[in-house]
Amino acid sequence: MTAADAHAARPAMRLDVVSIFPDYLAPLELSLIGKAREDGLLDVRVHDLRDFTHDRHRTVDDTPYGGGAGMVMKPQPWSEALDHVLALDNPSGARPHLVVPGPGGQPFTQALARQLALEPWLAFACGRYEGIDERVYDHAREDLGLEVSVVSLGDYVLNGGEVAVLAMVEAIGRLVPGVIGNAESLVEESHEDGLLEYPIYTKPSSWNGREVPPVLLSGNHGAIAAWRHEQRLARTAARRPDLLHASHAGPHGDLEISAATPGDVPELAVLRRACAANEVVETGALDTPALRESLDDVRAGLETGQTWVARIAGRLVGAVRTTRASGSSGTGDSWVAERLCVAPDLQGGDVGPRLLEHAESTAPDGIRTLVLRTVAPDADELKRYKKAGYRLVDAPSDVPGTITLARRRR
Ligand code: JD8
Repeated sequence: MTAADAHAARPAMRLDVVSIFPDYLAPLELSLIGKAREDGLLDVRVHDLRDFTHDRHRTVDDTPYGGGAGMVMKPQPWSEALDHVLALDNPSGARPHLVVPGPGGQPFTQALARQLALEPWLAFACGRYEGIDERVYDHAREDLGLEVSVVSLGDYVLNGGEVAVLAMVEAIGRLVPGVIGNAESLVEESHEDGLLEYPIYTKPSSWNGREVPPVLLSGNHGAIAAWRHEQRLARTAARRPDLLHASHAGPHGDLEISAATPGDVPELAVLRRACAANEVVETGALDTPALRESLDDVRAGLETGQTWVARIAGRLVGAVRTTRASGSSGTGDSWVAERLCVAPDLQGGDVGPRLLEHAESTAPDGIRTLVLRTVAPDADELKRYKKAGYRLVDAPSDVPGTITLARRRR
């Protein structure tokens, strides 16, 4: 039984598209979307707007009121086209969600694709020329009772909505259960969990003098998962640092945690030095590494593991570093959070817990043990760590002046 058979029972998702260039949508007869239509998972219907004109020239546009360049699409053909779509095979009088591509619309994202993929019926209105008479949007909302969303494919200008609809129908259609054979592959895709994809390779293992990374030939799935996770983090930090901004709606609503970049080094060094000074006052441990750490040391530290910084209104207020440590026999690897530091004026608040929570959340699949290596916490901090499930590891800590706590990953 194919994935499609397993889902054939559920009613097909209906997608209507209205355009003056219906042939533009022909690619939706191909590949996965085409197969999903044959399998009855998607019911895609394309309509020619000119079929809803009544003059010899099948006119759909006219000059803009108020003057200006270009032409505007007339409301009447759109009204009749929408009436037709709503009347077609719709005994229950259901109402589609009308999606109108436009350069000024809300950004089309994977999150929006996921949302729209849950809907039973979408209708897409492909504009051309300068766009569609504004009264069509009001008519659809107020007279036809449709939810209307203006959605943009991206910050560049196209000549019409067709290309956008091609992309949207593919991005939405492939999320419909049964359309993609192994839904598993959906999980680790770019933009699915906010990280870009890891590099991929296939045979031969040696090509043009270039080797496939040995870890991928090792059969060690834990190590492969770790390598892939780190590749995803590194690529995202390099190509799309904006995606690494995970905002936390806490009391510090504007607390932003992001992957540290070389630009953060000066502030990070100052923060660590400030926190170390505090520790020395409390513990007298003058041999705290952070006291002797140079800017180059801090910069170099960004190359290994993953350092996260927390900012409030642009001010760097905290940081933490994560690395993977190979576990002793049977415990499997552990995910180590260390160098957790919070600006002295914010210690005891939620910056620390948020950073630790974020560090834990970046642990790759397969990690069972979360480790926290920190300088001797005060009683309150220790209580909070214990409340979070951490227990003191009575083994000597790898870094002098620090203690190690650990907990099982839930
Ligand atoms: C729909 C008409 C052309 C747009 C005058 C060029 C989406 N990301 C996107 N860029 N452009 C569009 C888009 C463009 C469209 C229409 C979508 C209908 N045009 C117009 C305004 C300026 N011409 C889009 N999604």
